[in-house]
Amino acid sequence: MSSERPSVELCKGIYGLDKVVLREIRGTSAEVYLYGGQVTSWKNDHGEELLFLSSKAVFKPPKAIRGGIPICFPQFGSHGTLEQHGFARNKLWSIDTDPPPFPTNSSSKAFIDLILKSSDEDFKLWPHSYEFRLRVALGPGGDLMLTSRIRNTNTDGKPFTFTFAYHTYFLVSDISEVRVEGLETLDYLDNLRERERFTEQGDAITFEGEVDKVYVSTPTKIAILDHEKKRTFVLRKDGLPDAVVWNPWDRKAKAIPDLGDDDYKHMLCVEAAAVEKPITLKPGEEWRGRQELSAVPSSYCSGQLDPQKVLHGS
Ligand code: TA6
Repeated sequence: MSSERPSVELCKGIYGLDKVVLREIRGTSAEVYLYGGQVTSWKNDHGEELLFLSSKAVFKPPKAIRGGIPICFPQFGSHGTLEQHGFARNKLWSIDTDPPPFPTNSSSKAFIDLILKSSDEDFKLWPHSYEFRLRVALGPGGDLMLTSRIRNTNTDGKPFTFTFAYHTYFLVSDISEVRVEGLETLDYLDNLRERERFTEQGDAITFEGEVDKVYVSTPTKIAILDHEKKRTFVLRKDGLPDAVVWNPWDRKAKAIPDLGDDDYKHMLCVEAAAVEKPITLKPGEEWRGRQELSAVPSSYCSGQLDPQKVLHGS
């Protein structure tokens, strides 16, 4: 459904949780839950969903919502002292009514600013004071842009260190028919082999089994080609050197309670991230990390994202 002007609407979602619906004039839309600061839906101008959301997703705090774009902060994965993927994804965020100026050249009018601040509860686990501002914006052409600004507000003079990811679940028609371009020949840490470092071989990445890899220092543009749908997702990132690729495949999917047994066929996580080299902020310093997604017809970019060419221009 196309509307005359971009709109931003606050309403109730599943389990009575607050959500914000962003709509652009051509009919594209996105939904963001205040719980987790989590995007759960992104639709194109035909009203087709572009993000995977598990049919078994639990919208009941403190469980994180399975699908969309969970925010992993201040810890990606299980390497650290915190719970898996940190606590930001299971906190109630607020709408930031007066965010500091946002230096962006985007003409987006459909956006929402959210904020998460340190609480006494988090302080026990992670003794730091921070302000995490998240802007979710829908561009006039339907692009989905997430920008995070994290500031160290410690008053004790102490720096803090974190890792981060936009844990994006793309909706795909059949994982066996999907390829990822832009990561071939790069180094990765394999989560299935105790984070040992390997170098990706060959052509574009395809999927025949479980994958859980952190590609390090990647180019800023990655493409996910859905052959059956003739659709290509283009992920652009800034401030986030790494890219995580995850699909649990059949056996692991069965062990995840909030994921359907066959759901792995229709999802692929490709995540703009900062994992290998954690980010350190001194008091008063701010970090910024951005992920921008677009969905275009597949003929657009197949074969054009060889990382060696992008990185070295050869
Ligand atoms: O991003 C990949 C990953 O870290 C995997 O190791 C896998 O466990 C996945 O995230 C999902 O984690 P979750 O805590 O949401 O079940």
